[in-house]
Amino acid sequence: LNQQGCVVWITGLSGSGKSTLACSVGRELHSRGKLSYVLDGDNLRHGLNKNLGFKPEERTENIRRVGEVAKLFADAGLICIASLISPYRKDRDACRSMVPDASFIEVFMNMPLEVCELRDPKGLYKLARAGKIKGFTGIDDPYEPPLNCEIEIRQKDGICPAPCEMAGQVISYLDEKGYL
Ligand code: GGZ
Repeated sequence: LNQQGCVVWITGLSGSGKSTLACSVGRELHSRGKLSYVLDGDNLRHGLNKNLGFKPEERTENIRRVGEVAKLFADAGLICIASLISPYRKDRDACRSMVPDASFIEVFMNMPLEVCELRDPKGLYKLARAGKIKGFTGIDDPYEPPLNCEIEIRQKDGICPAPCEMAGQVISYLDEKGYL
């Protein structure tokens, strides 16, 4: 295998498009013959992390585990795409420190809360607003935006970029850094 591994860490609010971006990047890498693997927070919470909830210390453990798994994939030479809210800066920084610095690529889905809340694909914001879910990120739990992310995805003139456009931003970065 002639492939250098890395971790693409996608952080952002629920409904900001993390999973869509992860999937889109994965597909594009596949079409270029690059091995990748997507670690999605919501999916992993059904298996590896099924014993964890959303208290701060449980989120921290959730992120730590995914960071460790991502490191293993990267060690094996894969481009590992992790998509988790990962709301706390210190937890993301801890994952960064697990791999050689240049191989941790933090992608910030910088979508306004109003946009995520309007999308509300699973109706969770509605439940959180009604007080039926406690400690929901962005509503009554904090989200700490990255201070030094490698890639920022944001709206242009009030319009969200299409998935292929967002993926293009990540792919260009990976290409620039010699991962493709
Ligand atoms: C945030 C929650 C919560 C609370 C359930 N806060 O958009 P989704 O639904 O499909 O993805 C979210 C997922 C978050 O899991 P992560 O592992 O990414 O979170 S973290 O990184 O903070 O550990 C959301 C759903 O779980 N969900 N309750 N209270 N999101």
